Amino acid sequence: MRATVCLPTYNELENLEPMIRALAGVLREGDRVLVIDDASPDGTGELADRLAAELPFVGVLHRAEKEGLGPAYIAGFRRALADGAELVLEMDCDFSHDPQAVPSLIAVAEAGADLVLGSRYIPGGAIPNWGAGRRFISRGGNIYAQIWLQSRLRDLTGGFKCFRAKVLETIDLDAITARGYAFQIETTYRVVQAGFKVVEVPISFSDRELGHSKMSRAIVLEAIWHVPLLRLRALVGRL
Ligand SMILES: Nc1nc2c(ncn2[C@@H]2O[C@H](COP(=O)(O)OP(=O)(O)OP(=O)(O)O)[C@@H](O)[C@H]2O)c(=O)[nH]1
Ligand SMILES: [Mg+2]
Repeated sequence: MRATVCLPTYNELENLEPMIRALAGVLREGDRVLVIDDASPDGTGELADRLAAELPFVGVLHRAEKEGLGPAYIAGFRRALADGAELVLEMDCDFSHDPQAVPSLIAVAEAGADLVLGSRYIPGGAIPNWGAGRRFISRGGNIYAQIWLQSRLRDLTGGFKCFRAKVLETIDLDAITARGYAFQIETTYRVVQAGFKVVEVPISFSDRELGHSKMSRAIVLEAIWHVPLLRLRALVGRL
């Protein structure tokens, strides 16, 4: 199945080229990478254009302003589907998600899963660099979402995923409003609610070494209020 890896970027100048080269080493004939750049001031978008001119499997979607991960991914999903992708992957461009793990996500989707989640919180998953405090917050966030959404999935906030195209064609992308972590929770929840098969595969999550995190208090707060809202909407049948 032809896969497109969606790679959202905002100021990832140091990471973009090594990431594209690493993906070149693991993707197959016909697979693609779509960089979705929100007018990064550091020139990431121009670098993406140069790489796309050199490497036929690379495409670039330029967006006018930074609107958060959610809207960037939705625009990327639409482009990937229009270009005929059969599998659509999400992954960060900061090497937190190991490009070497991409084939394992693709293999599980090809074996029949509708959505594959790279999971830090199932046996075999790991976050080697995180201390107790960060683990506690991330685990707490996942348990919070699990309880509200009555889900058994262990990693609802992660952003290393592989969707079958039909899944993205079925769920209502226009209705998704979340931008940060909540976007990851919301997409997975909608996929589960639509009756699709979701499978977690273990991944090791590393901290970024180059560039800066775009995480903010607003992103965390959004997740806190958005999760109960998702449940409420599902209960009144307006997911
Ligand atoms: N296009 C686009 N990409 C974004 C935006 N915000 C973040 N990204 C990208 O999304 C990916 C994840 O962002 P990070 O800044 O690493 O955020 P994070 O992984 O949630 O947080 P950390 O764990 O602190 O790294 C990276 O590739 C970013 O460049 C945005 O508003 N638009
Ligand atoms: Mg990151």
